[in-house]
Amino acid sequence: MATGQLFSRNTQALFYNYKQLPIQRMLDFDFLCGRETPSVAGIINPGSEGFQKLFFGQEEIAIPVHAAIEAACAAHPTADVFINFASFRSAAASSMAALKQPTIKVVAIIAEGVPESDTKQLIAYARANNKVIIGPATVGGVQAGAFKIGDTAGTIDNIIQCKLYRPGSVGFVSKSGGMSNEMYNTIARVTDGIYEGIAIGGDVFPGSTLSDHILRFNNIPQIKMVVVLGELGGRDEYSLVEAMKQGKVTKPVVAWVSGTCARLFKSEVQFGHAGAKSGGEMESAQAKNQALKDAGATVPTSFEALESAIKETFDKLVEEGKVSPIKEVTPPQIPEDLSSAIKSGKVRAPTHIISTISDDRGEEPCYAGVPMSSIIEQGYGVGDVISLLWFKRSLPRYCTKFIEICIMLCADHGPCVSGAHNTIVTARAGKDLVSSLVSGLLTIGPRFGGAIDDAARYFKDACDRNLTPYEFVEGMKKKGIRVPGIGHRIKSRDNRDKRVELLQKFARSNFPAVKYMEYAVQVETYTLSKANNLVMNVDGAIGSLFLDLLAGSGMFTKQEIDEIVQIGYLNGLFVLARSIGLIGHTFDQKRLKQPLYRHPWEDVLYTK
Ligand code: Q5B
Repeated sequence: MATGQLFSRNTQALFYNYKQLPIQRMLDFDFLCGRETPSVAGIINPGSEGFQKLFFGQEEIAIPVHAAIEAACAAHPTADVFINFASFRSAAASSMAALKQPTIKVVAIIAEGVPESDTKQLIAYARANNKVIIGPATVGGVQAGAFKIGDTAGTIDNIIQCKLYRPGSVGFVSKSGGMSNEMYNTIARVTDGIYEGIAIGGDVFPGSTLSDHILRFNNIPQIKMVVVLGELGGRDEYSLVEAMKQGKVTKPVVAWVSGTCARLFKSEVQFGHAGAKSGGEMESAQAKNQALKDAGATVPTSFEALESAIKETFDKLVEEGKVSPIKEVTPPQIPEDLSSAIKSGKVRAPTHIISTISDDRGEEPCYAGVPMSSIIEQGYGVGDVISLLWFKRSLPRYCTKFIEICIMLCADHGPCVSGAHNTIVTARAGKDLVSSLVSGLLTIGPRFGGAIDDAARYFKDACDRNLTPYEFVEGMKKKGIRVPGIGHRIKSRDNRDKRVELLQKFARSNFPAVKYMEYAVQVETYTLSKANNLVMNVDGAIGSLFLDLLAGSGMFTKQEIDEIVQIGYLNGLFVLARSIGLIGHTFDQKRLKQPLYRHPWEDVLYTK
């Protein structure tokens, strides 16, 4: 492996599996470093394509999303780093596919728990093809001021504190990703900062080793000293010892192998990482620390003393004039996300929508403040749900029962009515459920099913003003308005609408008063004296009876009743109910595999 730089300020990566946060952190790092191009060229999200919007500083950018690795590599031939956020189940296969792409030079595998046999195959392929694997089980790595993998170095605040937005002189390599964050801080405190930091991952078989990276650091002129944080278990540190003994590492090395406490345990202890267990004396932290010391590394007596050991080594380099002072820069400020600024109370922003009927933010959705579990446990019905969502209150049982009866009685009225006819024609034209449904719903209006609100308005006005049926009907006639709720195409004096009778019967036995209904009946008596088909229809029955419900339930103020009538809630009952039938007609036509409908010529009067 031992060549030099893996990354630069122009390095671009392909990010496998869409993970918003680590990608945004990479882009924020880019902005902090003053990069001109985002370090993420493309995202691979198996099976989906398009763009993902993310921030590059204050600007929103659209990063292309590709369905497959090959397509992403072809679209971004200069992106040579593959950051693999696949799960441990699929990380090996996707990493191998990436390694096989000629454009990919470095593959970082984040997943923990990749089968060791799979990792070995990846390592063999990478070695044979001169490619670099970082991980598995790693957070990644960073070249300060240039390029960062995923979540490396944590939050923006930490990155700024560790001065990772500009290069320093220290090359750092560790097994642990978590400890690398800690060490970036330590190194920033006592030196001019990190040049490059890599966490190789805590697996037994890392894709690249501590010594692989240190030998590489040795070839990077900007790196003046190396800090290594090993851990007990495995023999990786010995290859560094060998390299140092052979004079292959010419830069000062400060090293510490953690896990010296393992000896305090009576039996073998497995620490956090798969590879972090001492298999024998050679693999103990003490033995490896001693070997590194013997090979010429500066090894402190404890982890606590590591910071001063790094400081002493760095200060010596400064004294010897081997480190030139770094030009300090002030990083630009990353704009805070609105959501986090609101959360922390720093800013306030006006909302764009106001809603009072339901809330889905808590543990369970609520309808008008009533939690879903109460709705189910207390045996609420559809009428209660309508009461909550439309009227924002729980109505007495007879009211909710009346609402349910309206829904049941208006659910359908055969295939010949306007709505059903339209739905049937639409379904037979091969359209989908929603199209067929809305084409039927769109016929609901002043003549068909949508006369309930107007019936309520006119009956209420006439009744409240004590108009006689004669005055009311003739007054409407003068204005050229048909009385809403009166008249039917097929129903008549001798063929009454059963639905009207049922609604009236229920109201007479359950409502405290039926003043408006009685008024509508008197109006019907008068209109029937004019023509046989001027019966009270289902719209008129619901409209007048709902006025009685609103007035008699004691649940609404006069103002609220006026508002309900004025806004026009009641056609909603017919719309809701008839949707049931229209959906049924759609399924019926599709089930019967009915062909395209064409109206017969004979049924059209062609005239000039
Ligand atoms: N005349 C419903 O009319 C219909 C009059 C009237 C005074 C009236 C008509 C009307 C008001 C709206 C209304 C809901 C269009 C109906 C429904 C759901 C449904 C449907 C289903 C289901 C029927 C003949 C003569 C004319 C008119 C006069 C008619 N209505 N005068 N007030 N209300 N009603 N809609 O039969 O002198 O000859 O000029 O608009 O409440 O939609 O089952 O089909 O569940 O699906 O076409 O039940 O009544 O009568 O228009 O030929 O009029 O009667 O002025 O007098 P027709 P037209 P003139 S329930």
